[in-house]
Amino acid sequence: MDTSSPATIQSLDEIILEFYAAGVIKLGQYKLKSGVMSPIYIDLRELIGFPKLLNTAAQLLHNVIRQKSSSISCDVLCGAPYAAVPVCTLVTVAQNIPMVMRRKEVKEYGTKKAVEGPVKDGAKCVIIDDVCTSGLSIMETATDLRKVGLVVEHAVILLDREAGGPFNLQNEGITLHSVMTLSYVCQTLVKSGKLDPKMAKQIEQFMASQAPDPKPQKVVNGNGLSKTWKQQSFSARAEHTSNAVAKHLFQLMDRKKSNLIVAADLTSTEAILNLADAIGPNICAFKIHADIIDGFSEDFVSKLKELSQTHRFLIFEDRKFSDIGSTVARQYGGGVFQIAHWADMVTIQPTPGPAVIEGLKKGQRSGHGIGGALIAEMSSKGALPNKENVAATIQMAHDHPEDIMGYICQSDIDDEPRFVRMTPGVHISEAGDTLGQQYVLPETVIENCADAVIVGRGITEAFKPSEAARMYQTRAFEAYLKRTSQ
Ligand code: 5BU
Repeated sequence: MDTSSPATIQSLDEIILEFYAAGVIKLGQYKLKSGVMSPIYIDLRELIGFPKLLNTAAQLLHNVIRQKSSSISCDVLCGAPYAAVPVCTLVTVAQNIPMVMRRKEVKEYGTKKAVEGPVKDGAKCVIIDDVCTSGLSIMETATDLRKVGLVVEHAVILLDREAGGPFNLQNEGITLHSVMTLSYVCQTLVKSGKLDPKMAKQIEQFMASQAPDPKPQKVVNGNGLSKTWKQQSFSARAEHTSNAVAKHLFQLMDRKKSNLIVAADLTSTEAILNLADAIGPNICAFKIHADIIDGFSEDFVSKLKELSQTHRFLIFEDRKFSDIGSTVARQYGGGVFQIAHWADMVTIQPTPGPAVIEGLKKGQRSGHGIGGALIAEMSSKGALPNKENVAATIQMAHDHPEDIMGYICQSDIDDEPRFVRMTPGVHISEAGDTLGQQYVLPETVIENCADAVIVGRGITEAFKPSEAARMYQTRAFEAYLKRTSQ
């Protein structure tokens, strides 16, 4: 958000109040695109009734592009349909940069183009939009623009609703720049007496339930001693990590009250998507093995990504990368599965040494790093860790904090709070299977070593998977709350 000078803050406050007076910012109960009810609604379509305000909005957007001209290169603009088209037209004129238009409905006749205007292959296109919630609408526009050969790396918006949009878009290679945030709008309305502080609290709670909101916490006990990683809350640990994926996952687990990762080891795309939709609200991440899925396709990936944004979970590919750098760069960034394009997190075997991480970085396609989960200890009977290997794995993680988001482990291997510990081999029946899998109860692994439990057949083979997911979610999260209260 651009609040760099007092003059800017002053004028931004005044503009917010003008938007409010014009009914562009509304308070009440409104249904968002996601279906969620929101106590505040920003409808920039109203701006076309107020030419002066429309022009002000265009200037604010124009200022962001101008001030960030060293990082935002722009050959052409596109206003996301349809609310942002009028304001984008004004920015086009102010910047003297051409504009393209995306059609939401492609015509059945004529040119049948989804994108109209001066489309040049490889030209850099900046998306202009009014509001961003999860980033889904901007992504839809970017997908169409990319299909016709435009390069989309930046989006400039008026208001960030702080519901994970910047992270989700970064994941797609798009950096989001916003003029203002929803919290800033609320603060301004409270300061000016337009918004009752009680209502502001309600909005704040609503936002907290929707989005990651890192609130720094002191990490000391009552006696002043430092808390161990196990005693610290996920939100406090989010503050200790510079890894974008770990930070997001810690915040997500905290907000969603879920430290459950499901292992969706199903082979039909339809069954996987149905499962993701049914248990999406109960999980923080959805783990798959792309290579066991029949009919794996781009369409499947885009549906899974859509579900991940609707239900707010990360997509985790359990690829267990384990080769020399140049091979994993190709396995990750290309090939049949194009993993780097859609996976937020991937598992990595440490055996090749740091070269495996360098290779993954080379194959990287998203803006937030590889989200690597280093496998320190496996759950299967007779797995071969030894003390030196585990120590070397921890060293690799410590040497690559930007790329390694956490560990797959079965015991308490490290004191460092910044990494997310994830443990597979979890089931409410500890019987194990006939092929070497060993199971432990969710409470036991959370108490011993895990932040998140990875549960596969305990959910997928349950009579009612959604009820089983709820049960694992509750048991694992309560165990985490108990651990942090000690
Ligand atoms: P289960 O159905 O809960 O046993 O599934 C466990 C999942 O976790 C499955 O996808 C395994 O491939 C994955 N897994 C594991 O079980 N143990 C390990 O050490 C690692 C991954 Br690494």
